[in-house]
Amino acid sequence: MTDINRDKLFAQPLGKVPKFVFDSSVVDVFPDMIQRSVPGYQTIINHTGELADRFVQNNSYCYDLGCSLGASTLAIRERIEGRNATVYAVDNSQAMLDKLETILQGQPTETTTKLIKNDICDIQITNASLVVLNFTLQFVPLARRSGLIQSIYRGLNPNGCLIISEKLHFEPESLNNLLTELHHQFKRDQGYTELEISQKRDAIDKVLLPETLTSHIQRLKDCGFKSVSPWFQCYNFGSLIAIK
Ligand code: GEK
Repeated sequence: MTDINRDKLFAQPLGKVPKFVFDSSVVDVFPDMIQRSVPGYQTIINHTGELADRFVQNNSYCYDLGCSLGASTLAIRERIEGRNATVYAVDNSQAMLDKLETILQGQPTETTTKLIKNDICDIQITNASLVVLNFTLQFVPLARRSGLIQSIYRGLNPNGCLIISEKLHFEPESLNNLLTELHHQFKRDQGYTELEISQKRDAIDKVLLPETLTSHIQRLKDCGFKSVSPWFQCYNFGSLIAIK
């Protein structure tokens, strides 16, 4: 990795820290940022490929919602050759999609991949056998989350799978504090300073809204999913599957 791809966005004192946005400065350092900030990230991406292998049906669609630079899209594509499936990679950051387009050009496959710039709450999901929300639902306003999950449920084929990976909130507060502190220790171990950790926390305050595992499971069940289970957790980050 070159030095310009190392995440130093919060390394200098910023005074009043601006709210976090997915602009071109984030795109440049994104792979480094997410790897060093989310414990278990690579495991979740790898297993997204494994789940794709199990769930993607012939002639169906896969949706990578909040695709960023396409880590999940690439993991899915590796495992579904020959199924005549199409992957829709959706993000509302043009900077992310521009970079993703270049990445995909360098890794051609026979699986059609379409990039869509839109709010994931405003797209139509149809004929889906796999929908992935890897660390994206946490950025969707709380009031829109049920509508999004309902539209995913409606758009999934029978036996289709939704993967949701999120930062999680815990109760009681003492447990939340413990898991947050363990996460911060992970970030220190990855080379982030106290200043970087605290400025990033300020930047994502009220932008990234974590919910409890119980709330996620309840919402999925309320929207019609009968088979719902967490399959991975490391500290305050986890992933669930919901099968229609
Ligand atoms: C990965 N899944 O590498 N509509 C569309 N895109 C959105 C919305 C929205 N309402 N809100 C946020 N995004 C990826 C990582 S990053 C997670 C996902 C993180 C997009 C946003 O532009 C960004 O690209 C992505 O969701 C979240 O597994 O940075 O913690």
